[in-house]
Amino acid sequence: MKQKRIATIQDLSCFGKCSLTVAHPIMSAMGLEVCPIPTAVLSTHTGGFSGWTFRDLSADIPAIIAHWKREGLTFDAVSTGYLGSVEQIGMVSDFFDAFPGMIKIVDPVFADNGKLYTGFTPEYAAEMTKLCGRADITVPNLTEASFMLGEPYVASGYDEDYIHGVLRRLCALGCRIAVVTGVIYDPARQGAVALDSETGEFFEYFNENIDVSFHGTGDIFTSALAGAVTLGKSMKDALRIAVDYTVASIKVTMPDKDEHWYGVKFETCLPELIKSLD
Ligand code: PXL
Repeated sequence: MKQKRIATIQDLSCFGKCSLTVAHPIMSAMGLEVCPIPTAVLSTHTGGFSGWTFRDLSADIPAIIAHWKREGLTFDAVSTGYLGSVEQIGMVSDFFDAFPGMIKIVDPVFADNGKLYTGFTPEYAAEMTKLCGRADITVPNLTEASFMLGEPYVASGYDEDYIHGVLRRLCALGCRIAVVTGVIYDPARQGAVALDSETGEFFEYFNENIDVSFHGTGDIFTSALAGAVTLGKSMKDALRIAVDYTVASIKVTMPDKDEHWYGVKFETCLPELIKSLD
């Protein structure tokens, strides 16, 4: 069978297990040919370290796109994550125009726990919302969804009607499928809920709620989801594969969570992820 090829556009944080250092190995393990466009090189991610280096690679992105076009490359899908600037959001949009027909998966990656990440502005959130409107699948957490919709952030105590409404309003921004992560109806369970606006069908999948917050787990979820969708899995199966893999990676990290505060040991769970694709 022809191997599926996915481009992934996000930063390379050299230490800390997020963005490209999780997306590339996860999607490779799933059998995909992964073509990264690093948007910046940082010595570490920005969640909990101080004094990190940041080398902006914006100038290379249009040149990479132009070269790939000249080579006649094609992609089955593209997934995007943390981007450094409003300018880079425009470059991703240019990438979408340059390679029509790919499945476009956009994880907005600009906020969590009710707050914008360090260095992000409401202007960035507004531009990212437009990019999500161009996606086939967008994967915000509830904080990002609230910024995207201009609605107050509801941290807990919501019900299924509320989440379904959020998903309908996210799809109204233009994407075909919206997935919200970190949904908790029952304190014992956490998972993801999706709406396919073309069929009107809702999907949900829950696993154990482990009451801890690790950096990079959103990137792990989106990488597994993007890999599964690119392989042709249904949204129902993709949610299960991505939630179970994220939970397994968190669980295996719990015994030494103090030493591993910067990210989860997703590598040790890759065999389980591969098995879950059968
Ligand atoms: O996990 C998202 C992410 C990716 N890349 C960098 C980050 C973050 C979140 O803070 O700092 C550099």
